[in-house]
Amino acid sequence: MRSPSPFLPALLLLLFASFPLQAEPRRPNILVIMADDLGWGDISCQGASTYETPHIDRLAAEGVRFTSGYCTASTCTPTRYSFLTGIYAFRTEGTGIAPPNAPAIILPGTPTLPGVLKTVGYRTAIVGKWHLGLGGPDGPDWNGEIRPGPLDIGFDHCFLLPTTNDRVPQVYLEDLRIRNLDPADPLRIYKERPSDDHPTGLTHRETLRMNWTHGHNGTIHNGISRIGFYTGAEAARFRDEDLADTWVERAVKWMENDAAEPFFLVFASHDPHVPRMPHERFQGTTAHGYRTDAIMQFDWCVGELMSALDRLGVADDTLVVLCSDNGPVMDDGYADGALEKLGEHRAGGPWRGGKYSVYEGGTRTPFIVRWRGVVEPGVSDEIVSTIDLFASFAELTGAKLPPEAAPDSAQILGALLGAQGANGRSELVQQDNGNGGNYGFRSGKWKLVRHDSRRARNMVVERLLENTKVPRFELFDLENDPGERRDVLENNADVAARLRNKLAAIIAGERSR
Ligand code: NG6
Ligand code: CA
Repeated sequence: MRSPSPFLPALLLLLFASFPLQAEPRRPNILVIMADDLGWGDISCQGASTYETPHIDRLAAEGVRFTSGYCTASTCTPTRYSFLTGIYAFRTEGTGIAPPNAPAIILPGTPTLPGVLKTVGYRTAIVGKWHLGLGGPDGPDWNGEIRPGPLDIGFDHCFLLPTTNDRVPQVYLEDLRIRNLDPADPLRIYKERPSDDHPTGLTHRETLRMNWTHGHNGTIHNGISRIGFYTGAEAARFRDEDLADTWVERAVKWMENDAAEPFFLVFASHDPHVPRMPHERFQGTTAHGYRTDAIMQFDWCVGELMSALDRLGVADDTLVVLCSDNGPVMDDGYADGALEKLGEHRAGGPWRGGKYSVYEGGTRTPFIVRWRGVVEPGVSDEIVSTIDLFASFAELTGAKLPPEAAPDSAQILGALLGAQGANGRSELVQQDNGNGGNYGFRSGKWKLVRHDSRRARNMVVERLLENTKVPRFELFDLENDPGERRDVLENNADVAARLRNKLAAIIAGERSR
């Protein structure tokens, strides 16, 4: 019998050192909860002090809360596009806020996060808000099969609001069709008022339950006028108040199926986006009106999803990410009192700007990762973004990325799991809406702002959204001036030049990874 090699212990050590645990693929369930227009300061573990978000706070206490967690854009469609494709939205035309009849923006054949996870055995679903367009170049065939859609780009199942709830129509897309659509009462969407007797927010303003302030004066449904016009589909229409309940029920039901396979579920809440019309049981539960009442509703959703994971016995086998699609806004088109009742609440936390802005408040948003037993609870200042979930989850699960996949998604799994010493991004591009807009570029403590429009959508919390004149470039030192108040470009011309060139190169290039 040969005696074991004296080198064996050293060899083993070497083996373990070169194959850290992460290299072993792990395939937990993955649940991404994305809020809509939720600000950094809207949760009570991050500064909100006039109300509590107990379920979100518990998630944070059991996981890592990122103070520099970002989405990629300060509007919905581009952030969601980047989250699912790992591509900065400014690279692709047509990725700005999608209108009601927009065609599918992510085309079949594009590598997507759900598609890649499917290759390693995940079942995949999205429940909630879509807002990434549907159907071929002419838009969706609302009364037939709606393709291409989520099921053509990597999801096995969907139960969705097609666009946003302030846009028509108020119906659910369930897999390939509009749910409960009666063929005798077809759904028709129009760009113009369809007839002279069609009631709108302009002609029947006095009948509205919630007045509009700008836009949003098209077809009236459930006492609220919307962007765009539609007729028909009476049996398919939902009540705004029931969206959250329905989605929770659907999401839980789907998670319960087929416990043998790991799942990837996106729960895309509509809270607290306009029109803010939370369920009756949440109305009046906060001091700031329906905007924060809708945040109570969102927090309740988080609690329900967490209880479901406990009940199914998979809470420790599920990696949960909580994030938002853009920063906060007060008056986004309806007179719901968000501004008047704001009081001391600061939805964007200490950051400047909000929705539509490339200042920090536009994209620096709540970001929490919980995976009990794996992720050590704590707070991290590493820079992480929703666009990075793609490459990082591929790494986690051992899924192979096609070479052209996710060109702007950084593999920062270690940072996302809160590992000691693991770095997040060193640089991050921020954008406002679609391609051809304005940019923010964070590099360490520096923040370059590039306003190609020379105007900033500034959400001065005390006032309305307003367009103010700004220089094309500004430079801020986030360490000394987190609120982006003092432009230090003149005194740091070399830093500014380096960042300008780097940003220009990323925009002109094809990938940043
Ligand atoms: C804007 C809407 C705003 C909101 C936003 C999209 C007007 C005047 N404003 O065009 O109310 O719907 O689009 O929000 O119509 S997002 O979160 O989906 O990007
Ligand atoms: Ca949004």
